[in-house]
Amino acid sequence: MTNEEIKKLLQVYFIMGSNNCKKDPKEVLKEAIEGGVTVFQFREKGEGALTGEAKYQLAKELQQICQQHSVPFVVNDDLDLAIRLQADGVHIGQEDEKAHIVREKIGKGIVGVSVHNVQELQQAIKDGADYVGMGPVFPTSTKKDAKAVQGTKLIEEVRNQNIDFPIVGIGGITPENAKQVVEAGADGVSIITAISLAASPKEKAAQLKEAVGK
Ligand code: 3NM
Repeated sequence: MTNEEIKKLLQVYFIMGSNNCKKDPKEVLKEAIEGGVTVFQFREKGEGALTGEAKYQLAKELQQICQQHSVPFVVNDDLDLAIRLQADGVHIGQEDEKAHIVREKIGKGIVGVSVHNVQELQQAIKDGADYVGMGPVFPTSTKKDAKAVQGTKLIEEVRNQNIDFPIVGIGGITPENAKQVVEAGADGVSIITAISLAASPKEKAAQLKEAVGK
């Protein structure tokens, strides 16, 4: 995919696992897609997360929902699961499998990497990543081991250096603050709880789409 195609996909990037939901994750995902999410990441991590066959089954069901709506399905961290499902992509952190190995194993699929400084960004680009996630932009309690909140500083720094690479902001993003992230130079926003715990995931996703305004 080209940078421009990836940037379009990143607009409203919904991430979720079963422990991020109070209702059936399948319903949450369906509603979020109705509201306009542009890509979905299955992130089954943390307290109470499913493992083994149960994790696989949920991933498969969520992938089918994505396929029915032509929304790309990305797997967080678990390369074996991504390969087994023939997922559209894999997202990794700095502590996970190296990006160039993921790239080799999944071929043309989308590879995303979480980065926290310009050096990690440059490495991700070199390793063949398609986009990077930068965060936490705002305070979040969803990721227990998240780094210090950095606002939009790093996103601005990268754009000031004229690095034209697809960037998505993450951490504490809501319809109220999403515009700030895009104005700083991000191509889109990644969101977990603002959508997964919303009374209406559809409405929240639509508000985020509107706020991103692309
Ligand atoms: N990664 P919410 S912050 C998964 O900073 C994740 O890299 C982060 O959840 C990072 O939208 C985060 O509920 C959690 O704040 C985002």
